[in-house]
Order: sequence, then structure tokens, then C-alpha cells
Amino acid sequence: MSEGVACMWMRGGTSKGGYFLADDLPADTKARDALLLRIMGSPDPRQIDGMGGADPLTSKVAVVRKSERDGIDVDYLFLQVFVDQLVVSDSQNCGNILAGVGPFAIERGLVEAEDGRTDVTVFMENTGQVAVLSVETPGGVVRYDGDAQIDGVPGTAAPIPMAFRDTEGASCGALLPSGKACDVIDGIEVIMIDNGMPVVVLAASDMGVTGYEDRDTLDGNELLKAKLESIRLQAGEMMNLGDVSQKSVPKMTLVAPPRSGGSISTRTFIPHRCHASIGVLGAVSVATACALEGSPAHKLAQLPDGPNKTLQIEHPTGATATVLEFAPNGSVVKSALLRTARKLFDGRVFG
Ligand code: NQM
Repeated sequence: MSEGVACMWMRGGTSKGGYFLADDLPADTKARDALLLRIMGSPDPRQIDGMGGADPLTSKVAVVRKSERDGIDVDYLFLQVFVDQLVVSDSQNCGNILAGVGPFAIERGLVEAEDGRTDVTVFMENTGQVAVLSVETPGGVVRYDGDAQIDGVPGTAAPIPMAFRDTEGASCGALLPSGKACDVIDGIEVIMIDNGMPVVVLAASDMGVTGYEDRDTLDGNELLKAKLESIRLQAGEMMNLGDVSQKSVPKMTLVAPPRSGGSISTRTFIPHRCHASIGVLGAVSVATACALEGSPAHKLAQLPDGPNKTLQIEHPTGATATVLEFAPNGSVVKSALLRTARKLFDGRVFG
């Protein structure tokens, strides 16, 4: 594609990537993925020949189209472009990149902006879930600057509240695909859970670490990573995800008692590198695991009182506040989080 492809580069939450209109990309999946690998500069640990930032969190793509579904504004497909493998995966969703989908859809004219705030209802194609984003649009124009701060991003920006519903079992078919809040794999107690993101949650202390180490220390711990991968490959089968050796799910979250007044401390592998913070739907799944009696997360969590709970999920760069709304039977019916986004570049990118 020597003439390039129309693209907007955005920070969405604590991630960054390219946002494309579906019609601007090749319809053929193989051709599309080959183009995206070229654009990102993959496979290469430094992604020196492309736009990717040599980190899974900055090697992401949103493909957006106007929706034909009732009550939905846009359809969003998330693609993870692997940094050092020839892989483009649609096996997971991304709630951080989702934050930029609202502003992008308005900027590209897929959604008509109102004066003040514009709600954008998004169908997330990867998992078939719906999210509602509220974007500030004074005078019908997207506003990016503002006072909202999210941990993991310096400075402040306009708030983008995001609400999710019916996220249980989106990828695995059930909130607890094994039917239990606690299973044992390789002698370690785990909870395998999917409340929007398939995650295996386990106590850091059971894996020989504190769970308070920084990202680089954990990334350098080859023994820990080998033990996590052994558990992950077995959990993938048990979570109805099949052979996950080439997939970016399930994520692996090590938990420890909270240290900064939050509900739980986390270190998440996504799945082979430690996350700088925690994913959005990842945080929803971990928060839900904390609320489930008998799970390894519940044993370590400090839960707030009250029927609907705001859990502060501590991570390496702060905490992510996750609001869970429960039905009378104890299941989570709705979750919400605050994100921000920033438009960085709008133009043509070359593959
Ligand atoms: O869990 C990274 C991120 C994510 C995913 C990852 C995410 C989510 O922080 O919804 O946002 O887990 O690969 O961007």
C-alpha cells in the first residue's frame, strides 16, 4: 500500500495504538494482518521499522465501523499486534484502547456529536459485549483536555466514563469456566475467571514472589515466567480457550494484600510481559474474583461495605477504581471505570 492508509494514532487509557475505519483496511484478514504487522514493525523486539512502541501496550489496533445493530453506534474490533512474533490476534478485547473509540467515532463522523456530552454505544466484536462511553463534546466538538487523572498516565485529560454490562463469560462461556472459585494447577490455588477478560488469578506468595516487585524485576524472573506459562497453558484448556500458546489470553494476575489503602495489589502478565498497570476488563475480572468467596483473591482482598462496590485495584503505577453493581443473586450485572484518551496524530500510515 504505497499510498498509505488513513489512520489516527491515539492513547486510549494506559495503552496506545492505531485507529482505523474498517473500510480503509483490506477486507481479506491475511492481507490486513500483513499490513498491520508492517505498520507496527513486527516481528522485532524494538519494532524499529514501524510505529509500535516495543511493548504489547503500544502495539495495538482498533478497527471501527458504523454499526447496523439495533441501539449500537459503532462496532469495534480490537487487534493485538505481537511485538516479536508474526501474530495478529483478535482473541482478546481491550478496554483501554476502547476509551479512544468514542472520540474516534465522533471525529470520523460515525456518531453525531451533541452539544455537551455524547454517549457512544460500542459493540465489542471480539467478545460480543456492549460498552457505553460518555465523551465530552462542548459545541459538538470532542474535547481532550480536562481534569481527570488516571494512574499510569502523566497529567490530566477529559474524563471518559465507560460502563459495561453482561460481561460474564464473554470469551469462556461462563464467569467461572471450571464451575469453581478455586482450582489447583501445578500445586497452586487459582481462580480462572472471565468477567470481560479471561484471567487466572493466583497469590503472588504461592509463586515465590511478594507481588510488590516492579515490572522490570518480574519481567526478568525467568523461573516465575516459566511457572506461570505452565499454569496458563493448562488453564487455557480448562477455560474453553483451547491451545493458548499463540494467544494473548488468559492473562495471569498475581495478587497480594493491598498496600496503599486499596482492595488488592496486582501484578498482571499479558501474558508474557508484566503490565505497567492493569487492563480495564482485566481489572473488572480481578475485582469480581475478589468478591467471590473461596477464591485465592478473596482471601487477600479488603472489600468495601455496601451492595455496590468500588474496588481500588492496585497495580505497579497506582490503582484502577472499578465499580461493580451486583444483582440480588450476587452476580455482577454492571461494571464501570473511568478512562481518558488523547488524539496524537491523524494522517496516513504506510505499510
Ligand atoms: O483488560 C492489556 C490494556 C490491556 C487490556 C492486556 C485491557 C483490558 O491495558 O480491557 O485494556 O491485558 O493485554 O490495554
